[in-house]
Amino acid sequence: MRPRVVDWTLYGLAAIAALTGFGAWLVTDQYSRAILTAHAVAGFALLVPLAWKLRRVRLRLVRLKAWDAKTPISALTTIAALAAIGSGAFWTHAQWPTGYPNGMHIHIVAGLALGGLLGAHVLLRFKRPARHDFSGRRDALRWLGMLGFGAALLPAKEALNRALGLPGAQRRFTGSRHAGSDSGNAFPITNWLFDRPTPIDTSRWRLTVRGATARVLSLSDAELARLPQTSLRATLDCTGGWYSTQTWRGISVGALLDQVGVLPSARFVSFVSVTGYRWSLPIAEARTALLATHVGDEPLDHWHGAPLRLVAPGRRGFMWVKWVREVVVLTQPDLGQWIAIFTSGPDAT
Ligand code: HEM
Ligand SMILES: Nc1nc2c(c(=O)[nH]1)N[C@H]1C(S)=C(S)[C@@H](COP(=O)(O)O)O[C@H]1N2
Ligand SMILES: [Mo]
Repeated sequence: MRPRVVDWTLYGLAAIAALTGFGAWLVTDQYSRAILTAHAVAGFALLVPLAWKLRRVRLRLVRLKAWDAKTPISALTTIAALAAIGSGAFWTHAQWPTGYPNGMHIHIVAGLALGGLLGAHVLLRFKRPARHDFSGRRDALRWLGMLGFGAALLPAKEALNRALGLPGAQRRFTGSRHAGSDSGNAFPITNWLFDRPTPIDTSRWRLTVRGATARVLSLSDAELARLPQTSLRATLDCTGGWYSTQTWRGISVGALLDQVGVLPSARFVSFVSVTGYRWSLPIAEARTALLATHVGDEPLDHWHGAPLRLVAPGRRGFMWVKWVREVVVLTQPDLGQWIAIFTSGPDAT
């Protein structure tokens, strides 16, 4: 393949890997499984053009005298690509390090670093591909071979996991490892950035339901306890690499919405924490979610979001808002939630 085609193949595959890795967080489990398969294929296929490229530039890379001002960015990009592929491959077999940071955190940092470096690399060395760079069928076959290589590795990797009984054999398709299912409150705690509220005084706390609704509802802890309870089984799967399946008990969001009367313009439901952290779900899906007061047979403890936390089946853990104070029915998507999850916490309201 011509150098420019190799370069654009590298950019393309790395961009696909970064976008699918991140994109899989945003969709329901139903779709993220397929997206993560595409992620793995693109991630491993990347090894092929990376090898071609390194063969071409290896002399320039090893002879420091041949370096120009842009070479450090190129060298860093190569290292980040190898680190992203290596950490992804490693975490899907072995489980090291554990705790914080673990292999998944390292992988995400390497992947995001590669995304940033690639952007810089494209800006510095951009060369528009020309029609004569492509040789038609030959290149198409090489492309297929490359993707085939990426795809063929996946069943081989899973066979290795099973044959050697490696920790990777136990992972969920999200890469997450099991932690404390059906153990009441004894499962891991994950607080994002600055979210460390002081325990909530339930004699003063109220839940408000408002927005595109016929009425506004404000419920005390005691009033909430008198509403009909439902339970459901759902898996909390943190993007930080662990998951836990529990029976959650509390108030159905659908029942709550029926009480306030949702206006026809309603499209999303936002769940707002006392810390300002918030996330929203499409209204039909929100109806199937739960505002949990209990996990297993135990009342939720403070660090798991007492008195009320969202349980959003099939959604990644970061959307399961803890310490919910408000349920707001929206007529439009909430872009501000992307800022709220990075800035919530310090001044709990
Ligand atoms: C462009 C940079 C990236 C490359 C080259 C890359 C490559 C890989 C590779 C080779 C694997 C192993 C797949 C397997 O064996 O099943 C993997 C797994 C994974 N990656 Fe990435 N990745 C990148 C960025 C990201 C980012 C930015 C995220 C998240 C935001 C991410 C999330 C994941 C997850 C969740 C897995 C585990 C999937 C599983 O357990 O099968 N990756 N990645
Ligand atoms: N208000 C608030 N809700 C939150 C978080 C947070 O930091 N603040 N962390 C989220 C993340 S990333 C996860 S994985 C789950 C973790 O829930 P747990 O701590 O009960 O295990 O809560 C989510 N809800
Ligand atoms: Mo999380």
